[in-house]
Amino acid sequence: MDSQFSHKKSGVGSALGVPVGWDMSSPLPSSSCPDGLTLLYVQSSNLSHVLESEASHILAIIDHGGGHSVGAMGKGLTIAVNLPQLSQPPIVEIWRSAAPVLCDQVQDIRLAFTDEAVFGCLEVQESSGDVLEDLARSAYEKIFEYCTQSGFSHLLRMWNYFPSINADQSGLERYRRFCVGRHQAFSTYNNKFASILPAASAVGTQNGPFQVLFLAGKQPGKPFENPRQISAYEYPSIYGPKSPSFARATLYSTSTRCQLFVAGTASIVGHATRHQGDPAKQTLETLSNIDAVLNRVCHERQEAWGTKPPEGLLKVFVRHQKDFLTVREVLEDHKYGKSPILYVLGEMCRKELLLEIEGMWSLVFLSNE
Ligand code: 3EB
Repeated sequence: MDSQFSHKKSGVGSALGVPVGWDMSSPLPSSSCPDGLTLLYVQSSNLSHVLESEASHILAIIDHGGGHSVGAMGKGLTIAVNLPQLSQPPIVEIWRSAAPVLCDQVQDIRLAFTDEAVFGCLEVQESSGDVLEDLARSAYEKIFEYCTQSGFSHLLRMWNYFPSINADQSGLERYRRFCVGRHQAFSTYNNKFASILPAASAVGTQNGPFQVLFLAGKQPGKPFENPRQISAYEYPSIYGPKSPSFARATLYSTSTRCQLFVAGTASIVGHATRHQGDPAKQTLETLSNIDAVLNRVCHERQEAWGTKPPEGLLKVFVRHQKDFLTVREVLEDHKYGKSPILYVLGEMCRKELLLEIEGMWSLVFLSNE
């Protein structure tokens, strides 16, 4: 899988020798190439090679489940997410930029940025007296404040990870409490926030901190919804007092390519969960939802895909280890199964959901070829 890495080298290379770790007040190098982001899955055993040649271009290294000891590298952000990897070999997720990367920390937010985009991570260790909606609201308020002040005003993609997502806390499920706090923060930030919502994922970990990861840009992305599903921000209140604040996908266009961030997607049609207890059918339904989003994007742009199928990467969150092989078998038979896929163990925000799939696609439209 790491062969993709050399394939996508931009030519900016590390010759610029821009050190990581500059502070925000330093001038940014002017020779950066506005060629967007590359998401890579790299075998842990090849990580040191990648770091040697690409260190100054790495925004974030995300280690699912730990055990790959990526802790001591000091390049870009290193983020440990407590979602054990189900597939082999061990993989780390790398967000790479064509432009050189600088790092900073603003309050509790760790940051890695170029002159176009920032990757951020806010982690809060919960203590027993904490109320999750307050924690979520305050985390989102801090992120909005940073984005506004830094000029990276447009959220493009968010990930929310926290333990015991389906557990009851004083009469309300923790996921629903999270949604309340996030909703409060978004509505204070912008009273018409539906139009600026980023694609997101929310997944329950085994333990560890409450984490919000985000990607934001100086230029806006465009949110997309799924014609097969009611917008999550319009879910009825049977799913919680405040609806989940995210878009089904965000399309982010730079001068040379389009990137589509598809939110965590599950076996939901309309607003109802489909195929309870059946991981194979849930996988197929989820893939139909992803297909519908990709087709909607294509249709709205009134363009066809290029001659090649779009290049994508998928991450699959599976609730029960015992369903992993079933899910993988269905996925590998599907057209989207040809992409690099990372499988991790995690809990979905509805108890009946057995899996969730997110993805990023680099889109080349015919008119750009
Ligand atoms: C769904 O479609 C499944 O609360 O941020 C997927 C992606 C889901 C993101 C979130 C929830 C979230 O409603 C759950």
